[in-house]
Amino acid sequence: MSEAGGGRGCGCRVPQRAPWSLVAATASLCLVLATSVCTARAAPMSREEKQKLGNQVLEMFDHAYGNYMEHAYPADELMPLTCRGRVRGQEPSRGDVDDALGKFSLTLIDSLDTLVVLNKTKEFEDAVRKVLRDVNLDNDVVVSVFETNIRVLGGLLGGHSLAIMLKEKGEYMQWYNDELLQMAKQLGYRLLPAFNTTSGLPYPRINLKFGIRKPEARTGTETDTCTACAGTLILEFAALSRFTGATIFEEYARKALDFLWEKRQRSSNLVGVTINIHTGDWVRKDSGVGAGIDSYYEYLLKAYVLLGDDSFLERFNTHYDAIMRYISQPPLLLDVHIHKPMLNARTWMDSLLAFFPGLQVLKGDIRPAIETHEMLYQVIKKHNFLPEAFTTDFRVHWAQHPLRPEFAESTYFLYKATGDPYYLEVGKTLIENLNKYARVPCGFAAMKDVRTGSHEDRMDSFFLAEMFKYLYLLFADKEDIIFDIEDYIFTTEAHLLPLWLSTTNRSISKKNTTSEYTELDDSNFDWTCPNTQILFPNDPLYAQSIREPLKNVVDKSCPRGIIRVEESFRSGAKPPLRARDFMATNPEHLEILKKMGAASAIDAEDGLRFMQEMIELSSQQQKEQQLPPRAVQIISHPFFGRVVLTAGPAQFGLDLSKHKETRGFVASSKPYNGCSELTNPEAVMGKIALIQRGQCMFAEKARNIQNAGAIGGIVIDDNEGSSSDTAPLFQMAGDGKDTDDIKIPMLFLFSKEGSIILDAIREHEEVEVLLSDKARDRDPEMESEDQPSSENDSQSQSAEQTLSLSQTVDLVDQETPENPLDSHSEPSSPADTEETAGLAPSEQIPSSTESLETTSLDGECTDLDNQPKEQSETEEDSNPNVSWGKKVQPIDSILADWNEDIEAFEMMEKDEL
Ligand code: DMJ
Repeated sequence: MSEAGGGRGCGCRVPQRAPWSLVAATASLCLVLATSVCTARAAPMSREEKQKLGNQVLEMFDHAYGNYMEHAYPADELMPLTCRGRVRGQEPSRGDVDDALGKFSLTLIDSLDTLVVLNKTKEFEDAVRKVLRDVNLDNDVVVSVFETNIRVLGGLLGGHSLAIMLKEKGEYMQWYNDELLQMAKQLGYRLLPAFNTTSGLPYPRINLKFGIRKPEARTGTETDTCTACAGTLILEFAALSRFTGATIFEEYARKALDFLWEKRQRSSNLVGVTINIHTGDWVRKDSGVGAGIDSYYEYLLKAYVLLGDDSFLERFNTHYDAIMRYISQPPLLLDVHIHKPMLNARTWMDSLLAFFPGLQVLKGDIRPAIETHEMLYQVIKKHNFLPEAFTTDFRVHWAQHPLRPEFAESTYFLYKATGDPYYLEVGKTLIENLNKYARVPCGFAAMKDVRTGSHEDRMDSFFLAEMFKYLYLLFADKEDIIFDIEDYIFTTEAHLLPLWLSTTNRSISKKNTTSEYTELDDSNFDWTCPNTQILFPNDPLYAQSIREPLKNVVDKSCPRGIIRVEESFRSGAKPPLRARDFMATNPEHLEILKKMGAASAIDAEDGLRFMQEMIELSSQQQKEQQLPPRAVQIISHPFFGRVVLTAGPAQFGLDLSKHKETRGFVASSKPYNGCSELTNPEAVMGKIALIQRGQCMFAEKARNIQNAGAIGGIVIDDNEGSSSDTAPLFQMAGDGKDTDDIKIPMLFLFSKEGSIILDAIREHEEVEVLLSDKARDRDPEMESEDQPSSENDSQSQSAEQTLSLSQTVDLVDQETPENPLDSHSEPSSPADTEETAGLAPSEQIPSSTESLETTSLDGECTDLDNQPKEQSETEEDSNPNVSWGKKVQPIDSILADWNEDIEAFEMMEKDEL
């Protein structure tokens, strides 16, 4: 494969009727050539340094995988804070995100081919035996078809692909007889009932045991699915068909893709985020390249690479053209409306779109890939991780980060395409941040809030399937991998499928669904891979010169509206009125408002934009009323600052914002509820007192522990099993009286987080914590005592496993706020409790994922819209006394007036379909 590529040069225009093998190899050819061309040009990272980083990745993988196998297996996932397995039904429900868990040892299956890539062949052999021995698919559990396909079916097929490769090499897996493939086939048949719709689009969920329709199935009433959910099947399903000869899988996946293509919005060539699986109507008509759509595009291009079918490339290129025309607003990628693609649908971006630069590399469009990647890297440099969502002016929109691999994926592909050692440095930063902020004694924990550095008891399987694969490959030379990675294509979950599948069992008729394509302008098909020979040798600083202007894009950013700047100036006309500038007392503004929707089409368009902005602004402002959570960081042995718990602030006592902190050992107060004078003042004197929630006001507890000499207090929820993973945080209210007498800081922990401290006391007696607004860097001295010094040193890690916190969590199947990227659902409202009752909504804080960034933007702002520079939000955000009412009120009343128009607008959109 590589040789063939080397002979052709990287013009790489794929002939419309190219021999399939050439077509299938295209992507890897491009990457191979790009690498060989570029290595000579830039000062490379030394081989030793690369090996060191590669070894670090191996050690990190051992830490994650070893802890999963030791403490969680056969459960689906590891809970790295409480050091146990996540078993569905035994933990509070997290909503849609739990639909990935099918009681099929998800993390083990998702890790299979990573083991081979990381040269852990022996462990791979063991892992395959365990899968075959232990995994049962006949489970009465409702799972996501999409997640099961990409993680489990993909994991089994990736495992099979590498098992047969190893067997052929003659050393390992000699006993293997396609057992993983048989399991994959069984799973494939279990998923097929989901496709029993007239459209051919699959139901989003299926019961592994009972399918869709049986009453026991508890599914089959859904009407909508996301575009990515229906459009991310072809690689796994086609591979299953071609490996087994059972054509039905590929046929079903193709049918779903054909249907989506038919339903694209014909004038914009974009697709919406969710679609009705029965009628094919778009349910959500916003369109981007991130959550809900992402891998649909990825699979069109990769289906072409794997299957050699021109129609997939033609579809991809048609969509890509639309994406670059409307969604790409360099360096941003912003969602737009499919019917009005010049109208932005959001003022924020989600982290899933970080895969897109990698896809652009595969497509061959390097410049925008470099730009977007650099923009994302600047956001990461500010927050250590990519928050789940961030605004166009790079503030945090959703503060979670579940250790997603997309940015590492794009970094890997950009390095392969450019050979620029800059991307190795980027990878090094990712490794450092993971070790510094996400590593806990029992694995790696997702970030609950990138601003506070607090953790979530969650380590998703994709972290092992993807993150370690891409990071390892980034630093690996050819000889570090025991097979030729160029012979495989990566699925969206980074599972490896061999390119030779394109010539095997090709019996599925290629229905010509593309007759109309002949009419398409195919000028954008002329180049399909990076021609690095042209790009780089003449100008070795090419990639750098693209990145350079973006270096300060985050720090120097100004708040921006959702209207494109160039639009405002398109006819030299006065820029339209923007929601953020609207003042109800300004007669000129009122006049403009009246005109909107009345006279000309342009006015009407401005009116619609204005409404959009009002809605965005209103929800933005609601968020701005919310205080960010605080952090309780356990700093004594064996935690050394590695476990950070999400805590709710209080409206009284020492304000921990603005980098104030209180450090001390913890002690339980007596009485534990802290509702009367303490009987153990000597125990809490000079310490941080632990108090149970309930029976009196928070302020009363604070006064009692303060009188006993405590330097701070942590109130622990009395509702057993409650957790910030599943319940929205709130801030502790005062008691309606003057609380200025309370000087000590007070924080609130839900029961699960509180138990982590209580269990630590039971095990280690002396437990020291830091109360702050943001986790502090771990103590490097202690860190080095506790960290393994060399690669593969998982032995010394076992010393870390002192965090065996076998707490009991009640099986509360409560409704929970979900990650909007996982579920597209709206966050739920804060919990109402006796001590928070009576608070205005603005006085309660929501879950950390909802609250808004408070740090100021450094540097000078250049206001592109010639608007006066907006006041920094820092002071207002961190000052609970600031009244937001003045800002919100006019918008709310305006919104009410515009309600009818919004409905009319929606009707109009529907009619256009
Ligand atoms: C992975 O499971 C896959 O990459 C999927 O396509 C979307 N993203 C998650 C990880 O973030």
